[in-house]
Amino acid sequence: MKIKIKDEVREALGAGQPVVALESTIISHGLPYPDNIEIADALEQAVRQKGAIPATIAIFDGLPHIGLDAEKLALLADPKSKIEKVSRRDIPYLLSSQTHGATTVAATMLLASAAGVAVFATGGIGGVHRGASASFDISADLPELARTSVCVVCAGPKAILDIPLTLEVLETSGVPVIGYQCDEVPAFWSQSGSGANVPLRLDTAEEIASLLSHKWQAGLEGGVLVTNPVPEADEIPASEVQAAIASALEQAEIAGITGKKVTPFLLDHIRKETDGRSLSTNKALVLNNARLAADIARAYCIK
Ligand code: PSU
Ligand code: MN
Repeated sequence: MKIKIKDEVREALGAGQPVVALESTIISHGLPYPDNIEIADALEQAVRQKGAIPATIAIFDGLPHIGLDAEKLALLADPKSKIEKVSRRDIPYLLSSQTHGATTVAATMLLASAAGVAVFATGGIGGVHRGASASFDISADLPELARTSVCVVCAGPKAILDIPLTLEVLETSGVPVIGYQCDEVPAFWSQSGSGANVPLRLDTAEEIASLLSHKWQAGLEGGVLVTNPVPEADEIPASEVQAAIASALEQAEIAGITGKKVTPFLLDHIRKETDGRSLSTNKALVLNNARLAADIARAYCIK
């Protein structure tokens, strides 16, 4: 695939220096304006402060870009821009129609891998939706983790999902799931309450980087999921966010929301239900993930 890699990202990769991929669906579809542009800039700064080069990934005029300038970040964040939410299945049409797209975890992983970027930070991955036995709604992020060799740092699957079932699918797919300094899989806005134990706890970026290099050197292709709990000061305890999640799921059902609109609808509804508290938490957790991803990328480069 033809991709455009920003100069500083290309130079860092060529010199074996740490690079952290960042996704763009969170900018265009996950957070409202102007919080989205503030966080897009803050994420890049956080990665730089930790000694790594940020590479936000998106598609412009049908060309996948690895690393964006301020103008392109602003275009993604502008509610007036026409930016598609792009997962793996949407990429061919973006290429053929030469339009703009914001990449989900799945699409960002595959483009990061094409560019040679091994570590990627997001907020929360997509997964198995509640009621998936009837709706079949399982995010394309899960099969991507099964096949694409990138380490994804998140604050857990989004708590709108069925987290235990998401863990089952990841186990079936052979994806190592690591709890960073935690025993329970974090539940996105909450440190606990997911009801799932982490399959593997690791407490340092160095141990995670060592697992990555051993996995891929052994020819075991596919992703690794690092779950990093939101800082305690920023969390919404599970008991407090639960009602907003239930109300959002109900509203989505009533409005007949399906397909790729589901997750943005739920996040937006929960933001309103919590008077913006979920938005502050979302911002804090994604920044926290960018910092850990930079630590892992640095440790991985030394391996
Ligand atoms: N993390 C966030 N906010 C988001 C997302 C992640 O804090 O909006 C996005 C990611 O791009 C992820 C997507 O891949 O939500 C999941 O969408 P779906 O459930 O349609 O696969
Ligand atoms: Mn879905």
